[in-house]
Amino acid sequence: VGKMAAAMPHNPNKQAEHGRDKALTPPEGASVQPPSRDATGSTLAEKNHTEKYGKPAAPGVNAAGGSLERVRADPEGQPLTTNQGVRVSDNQNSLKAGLRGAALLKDFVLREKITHFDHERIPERVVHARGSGAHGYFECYEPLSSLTQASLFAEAGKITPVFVRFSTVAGERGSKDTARDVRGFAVKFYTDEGNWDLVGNNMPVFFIQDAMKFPDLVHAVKPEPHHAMPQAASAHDTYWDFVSLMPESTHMLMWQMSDRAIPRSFRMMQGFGVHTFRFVNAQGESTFVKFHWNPKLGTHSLVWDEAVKISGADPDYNRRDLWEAIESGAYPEWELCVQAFTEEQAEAFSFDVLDATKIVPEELVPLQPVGRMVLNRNPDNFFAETEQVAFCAAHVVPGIDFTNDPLLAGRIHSYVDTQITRLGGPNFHELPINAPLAPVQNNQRDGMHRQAIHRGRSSYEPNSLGGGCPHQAGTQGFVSFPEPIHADEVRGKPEKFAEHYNQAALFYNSQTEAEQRHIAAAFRFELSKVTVPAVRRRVVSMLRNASEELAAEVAQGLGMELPEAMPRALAKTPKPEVEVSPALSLTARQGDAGIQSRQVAVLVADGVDGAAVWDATHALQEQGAVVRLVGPHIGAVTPREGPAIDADASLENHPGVLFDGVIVPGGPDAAKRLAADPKAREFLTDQFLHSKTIWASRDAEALLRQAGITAQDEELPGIFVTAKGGSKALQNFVSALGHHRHFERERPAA
Ligand code: HDD
Repeated sequence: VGKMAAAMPHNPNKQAEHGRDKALTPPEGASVQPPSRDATGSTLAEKNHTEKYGKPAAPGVNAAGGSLERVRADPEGQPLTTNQGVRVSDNQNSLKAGLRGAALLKDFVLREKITHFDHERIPERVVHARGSGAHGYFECYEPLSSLTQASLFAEAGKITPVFVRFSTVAGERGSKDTARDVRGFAVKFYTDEGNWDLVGNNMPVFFIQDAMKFPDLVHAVKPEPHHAMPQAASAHDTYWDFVSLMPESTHMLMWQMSDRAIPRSFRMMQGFGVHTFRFVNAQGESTFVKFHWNPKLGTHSLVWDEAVKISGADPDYNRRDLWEAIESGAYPEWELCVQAFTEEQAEAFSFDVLDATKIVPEELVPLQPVGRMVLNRNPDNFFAETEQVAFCAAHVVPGIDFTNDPLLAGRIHSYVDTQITRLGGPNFHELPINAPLAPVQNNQRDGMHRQAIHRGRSSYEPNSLGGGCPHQAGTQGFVSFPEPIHADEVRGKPEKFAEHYNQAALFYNSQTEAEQRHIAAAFRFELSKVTVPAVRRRVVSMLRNASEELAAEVAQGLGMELPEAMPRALAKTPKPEVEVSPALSLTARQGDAGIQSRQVAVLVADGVDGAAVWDATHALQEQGAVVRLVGPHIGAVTPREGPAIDADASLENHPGVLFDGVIVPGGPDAAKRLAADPKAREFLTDQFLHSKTIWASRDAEALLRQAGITAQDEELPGIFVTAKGGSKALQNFVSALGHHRHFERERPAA
C-alpha cells in the first residue's frame, strides 16, 4: 500500500479528473517565461543597482538591514512548497475522504494556504493610504560642511540610496490618483549615519498650525462618517465646515484649489519639507533651513475636467506614469535646494518661520541647490516595499534637527506610533525596506516579529558582562541642538501666527491669469457641493481677506451675494516683505526636458497615410516622446499603402485625456471614418478643451469641425492644420508640445 501511495499520491485515477490535463495547460508558446535573472537583474531598471539593493550587509549590520537582494524570492525553476518548505504535490484539490467526500481537517496544505490568505491585508495608512514608490539615489553637489555635518552632504559626488513614496492624502488605498488633493512626497535617505526621512508634500504649507488640530482636519476631509462618502474628495460639507472655521487654512486652500492639486505626473511636481528645520554643523552652530525638491521635467498639471475623466479612464494614472517612465529608462530627477537663514533673520520677518502655514518667499531667501535625486528602479513587490515602508518625521541624522514648529512636534510622535498598529508591532524598522544601511545595535529586545538574533547575555547598559557594549557614542552620536529656553508652559500661539491672509494673497497674486481662473473654478466646484449655505458664505467671507477679486468671482459662480469679510484676528496687519513672487506660479519652472516621456496619440484608421504615421512616430520617439497608435480598435489597420499598421491602443481604451498631444495624419478615407466615430470626436474635443497640442492633416477638417474646432480656432496656439506633413510641421508640433498646454486659448468657462 505504501508503495502504491507513493506512485499515485492523489486520485488514483488522476488522468480522469474533470478537465484536468487540457484546461490547465496553456498551449505551447502561449505562456510567458519569466525574465531570466542573471547577475545584473531582469529589467532595465533593475540593472541600476543601488547600494541598498546590490551589496551584502556589512559585518555587524542589522541582520534585517543591508542588501534587499538577500530577501528577494524568485520562483524561476522552483517547485511550489508550503511555508515550511515542504513540496506541494497538488495545488488544485483539497484532501477529501473520497472524490465526492468531505474535506479533511488534517489537510495542512489547504489550511495553511487559506489561513495565510485570510490575513493578507494590513490596515491602510490613516492618511496618505494611496501611494506609489521607487528606489533611487541622492547625489551631493558640493560639501555643505559650513552648514551641516550630515554625512550625505559631506562630499561632492557622494551617493546616498533613497526610497521615495508619493501619495494622495484623503483617499483610501484603492482610490483614484487624480483626486484634487495634496500629494505626499516622502524620501527615505539610507545615509551611512542612519536613516533620514524627509516626509514632505508637493505644497510648501499646511492647513493647520498645531498638531492638536490634525485629527480634526483629517476627520473633516475623510468620507463623512455616517455614509462613508465622498471618496478621495474634499468637496463636501464637513471639510469646508472645518476649514471655514479655521482661517489659518486660507493660504493652504489657495494651493489646494490650484492646479498643483492635480499634477500631470509625480515626476512633474515640486516637493517641500514644509517645516523650518535646522542644519547643525560640526562646531554645533545652527542655521534654519527649508527644503525644496524641483523636478527636472518642470512643474505641470492637469485641468479639472481632464482629471475627472482620467479618474474613470485610468484611476492609476500617476502610478502608471511613474512606473512606465522608470521601466523605459526615463528616470525622474529632482534638484534638492535649501533656503538657509539665521534665527536673527527669521526674527525680523513679518511672519513666523515656526508657522507651517507660511512660506519663506524665494525673494527673501534665495534657493541654494545642494544635490540631485534620481529614481531609477521600480520596486520588486508593491506590498513588501511601497506598502510596508514606514516614514517618520522623527528620523533625523546628526547635522539635521528640529525647530519648535508645533505641527512638527506632533509629527515626531505620530509616525512611529501609527506603524505599531499598521505594521503590527514595534519591530517594523527591521523590515528590509525600512532597515538602515548603518549598523543597528541597542538593547531594545523582543516584541512581535523580531528578526535579529541578538547574541550575548547583557541587554542593558551600563554593563560589564558584555564589555560595556553597545556603548554610547558621545559627541560622535546625535546631539540635540541645545536651544536655550526661558519660558512658561502655556497652551497658546505667538502673535504672528494670527495673521492668516498675507501669504494667501501673495500666492493668488503671483499666479498667471489661467491659474487664477482655475483657482476660482475649483472653489466654485468644491463649494457647489457644499449643501449648507452658511458654510459657503463663511468660505467666501474668508476669501475676501485674501483677494476681493477671487471672492467676487467665487460668489458669482455660486449665485450668492458677497458676504461681509471675516473679521481678522489681528487689529493691525503686518506689512509683508514680498507681495508678488513669480516663483509661486507653475509656469516658473517649465523644465528643460523638451517632450521627453510625453504621451502622444497618432490616430489611425483604414486608409490612413501610412508614411505620415511612421514619419511622425519615429521623429517623436527619437526625441523621447511615447507614441501610441490609437485606432477604432486595437490590432491591424490597413493604410492607404504599405503594410498593415498594428494599433496598440483604441479610442475606447485610451481616450484623449490620457495624451498630451494628438496627431491626425492624412488619408481621406481614414479621416472620414474617424469623423463618423463619436469617440474620435470626443477625443479631439477633449484635446482642444484641455488646451493640448493638436496637429491634423487638412483631410481631417470634418473631424475637427465635429469636435467643435472652428476655422478661426485653427489660428490659435498649439493647433496646426496642414495640407502636408514635413519636418517644419513636425517641428512646430514638437515645440508646442514642449510647452505642455496652451492656456491662452482656454475659454473662460472651461
Ligand atoms: Fe503626515 C503620513 C506628510 C502633518 C501624521 N504624512 C504622511 C505621509 C506624508 C505626510 C507624505 C505619507 C508617508 C508615506 O508615504 O508613507 N504630514 C505630512 C506633511 C505634514 C504632515 C508634509 C505637515 C507639514 N502628519 C502630519 C501631522 C500628523 C501627521 C501634523 C500628526 C500629528 N502622517 C501622519 C501619520 C501618517 C502620515 C498618521 C499616516 C501613515 C504614516 O504616518 O505612516 O502618522
